[in-house]
Order: sequence, then structure tokens, then C-alpha cells
Amino acid sequence: MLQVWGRRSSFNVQKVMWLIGELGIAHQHIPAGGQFGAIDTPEFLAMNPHGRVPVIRDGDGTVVWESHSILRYLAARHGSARYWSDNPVHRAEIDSWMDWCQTSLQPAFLTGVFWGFYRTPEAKRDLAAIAKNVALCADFFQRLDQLLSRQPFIGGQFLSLADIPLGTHMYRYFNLDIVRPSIPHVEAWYELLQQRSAFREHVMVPFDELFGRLDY
Ligand SMILES: N[C@@H](CCC(=O)N[C@@H](CS)C(=O)NCC(=O)O)C(=O)O
Repeated sequence: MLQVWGRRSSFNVQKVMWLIGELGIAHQHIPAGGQFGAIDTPEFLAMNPHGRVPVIRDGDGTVVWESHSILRYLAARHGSARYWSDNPVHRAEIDSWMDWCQTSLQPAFLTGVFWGFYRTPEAKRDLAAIAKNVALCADFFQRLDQLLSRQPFIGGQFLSLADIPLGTHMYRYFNLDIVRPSIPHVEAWYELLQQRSAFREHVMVPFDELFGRLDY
């Protein structure tokens, strides 16, 4: 059976758990990282030399680490072409959004706003950097709003891997005490995501245990 290591409060673990839920893959979840530790043991480091979650081990012993690599593996091996298309053109569109999310949105929102604002104790916050990243996120989400004015999901008519990393940001983005622009189409897409039980179960996880805490 597929095994998944990671703590449920981890953003990167949530992406993987959400897709596993969408695909209905039988699995065993093993809490790891944060208060659960276990990521600096020789056994864990043999799977992921960087000692980070998420990590999966499939039933045949295949080990994969890095959340986006795991998403692609699971979609290719256990999913339908709907999640990560066999068509190179559509696949490239999905990959573009996934990579943009990891290299542009994630540093601005997860690092700049979620860590810089929510997870940093008030006295230590860099207010100018937070404001810059909040504005950058507003710009990103306004661009996304234009895309979503033309189609219901990031990759087109159906939920695909393009929605997973981006959608995992939204519960946190909409539940932080920050200024947000008017983004009605992003909100409509977020409504669609909230109708999915796997999203509610794995992504809409209260994160108040992380408030003002810079450690894992
Ligand atoms: N680029 C990696 C990042 C992995 C990562 O930094 N994971 C964090 C949790 S989000 C971690 O393992 N932190 C240590 C801990 O939770 O103890 C990925 O996308 O999987």
C-alpha cells in the first residue's frame, strides 16, 4: 500500500494528501516532521537525503520526494489523463502553472506573507517586506482572476494538477488578516474547490497552531 510521510499542517504535504484523496488511493499516512520528528533518522534520510516532508513510498517500493514530483508521479501512475494530460501541449500548460506556483507565488505568499506575517512573532515582523509581498500576491491573483474569467479551473474545464499547488494556497490566503483585491473569479474557483471533500479534508486544516511560531 502507498505510504505517505508528513504532518497534516504542512502546506507541501497537503498538496499530496489532497491529490491522494481526489484519486481515492488506498494509503497509510505516517505523521512526520514538526512535533512528530522522525525526519532525521537514517531510515528517513535514506528515502529523502534532505530530511523534508512529504515523502511517499509506493507499494512496489518506489520512493518519491518533492511535493510536485510526487503529484506528477501519482497522476501518471494512479490517475487519469485528466489530472496530468498525455497531450504534451496541455501537459506543458499544467506544468507552467505548477512551476510558476512553486517559484513565484510560493515565495511571495508562503514565505513572504504566511511566514513573514503569520508565523513571525509581531515584534520581529518586517512590515515593509510583508507589505511588498501582500501587494505582489494581489497582483498575481488579479492576473489569475483574468484566466478564471474564461474557464472554471486553472487547466481548463476540469480539476487538474494545475489547481493543486495553487488551490492549496487559497484557504490560507483567504483566512489571513491581510488586504486582498477584488478577485470574483478566483473566489468562484475557490468555491468550487470547497465543494470537493478531499479539499475540505486535507487543505482546510486550521493552522492556528503555527501562529507566531518560526520553528517547525
Ligand atoms: N520543496 C519541498 C519542500 C519540502 C519542505 O521544506 N517541507 C517542510 C514542510 S512544508 C519540512 O519538511 N519541514 C520540516 C518539518 O516539518 O519538520 C517540497 O515541495 O516538497
